[in-house]
Amino acid sequence: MITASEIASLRKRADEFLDNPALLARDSRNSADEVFVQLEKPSGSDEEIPFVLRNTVELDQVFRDMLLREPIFSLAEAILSFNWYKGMKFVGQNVIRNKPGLSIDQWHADAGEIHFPLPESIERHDPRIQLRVLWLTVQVPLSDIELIEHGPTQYIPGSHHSGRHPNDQENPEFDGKGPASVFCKAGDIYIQNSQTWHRGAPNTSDRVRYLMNIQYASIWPRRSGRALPIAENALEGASDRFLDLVGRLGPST
Ligand SMILES: O=C(O)CCC(=O)C(=O)O
Repeated sequence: MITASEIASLRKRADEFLDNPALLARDSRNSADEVFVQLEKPSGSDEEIPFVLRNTVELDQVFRDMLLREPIFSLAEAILSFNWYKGMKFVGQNVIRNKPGLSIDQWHADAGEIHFPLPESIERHDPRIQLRVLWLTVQVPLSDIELIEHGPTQYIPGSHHSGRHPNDQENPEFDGKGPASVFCKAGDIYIQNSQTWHRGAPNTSDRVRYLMNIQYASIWPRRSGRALPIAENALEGASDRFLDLVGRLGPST
């Protein structure tokens, strides 16, 4: 799906940025995320090492190009468009570099809040109802993730119908189903409903695992005409399609 040369460029640029100490200190006050390089301690170590590259669209054209890459763009747009409204908004892009011992291994639903929450007294959404997807992530593995030791993304199937956050960090379960792992090759893509419980399984191998994620939404999560602040110099020469996706800033209301 994604070509070997695209994968090589994305990984090379991600490595260069993650390993550039100057980026740790870069001012991110006008950016979406607080840091460009998120550090984390691998399990069993006290040394913080670069883990997630954030605000990627401000860093290089190779990342910006992926936002419009087909078939990713049209697939995401088809899922997020309403019958009376065609379109979607860009809401984030990161590259996760899981060195051994590093992973986002807590079960969670994305976007902080549950979009169709249920009170305790209602067990779940009726499975016959197709709940709208308001926010999704296109996962783009940049390395092969073939074994459980490589730390695949894991999902609890059907849990977007739960109307709540994960019920158990040790043994999460929904409708009698436990974790399902996505095994894949670099360049495959898989799409995640932000409401489905998921995590990155621990990387217990000696392989470095790379995962780029691109997030799109059907609505602006903020009231301004742009979901994320993006430095103006990253938008120079941008196409209309790109500006429609990331938002055009108008006079504030
Ligand atoms: O590392 C992973 O596979 C999961 C990443 C994750 O939690 C996310 O993209 O929301």
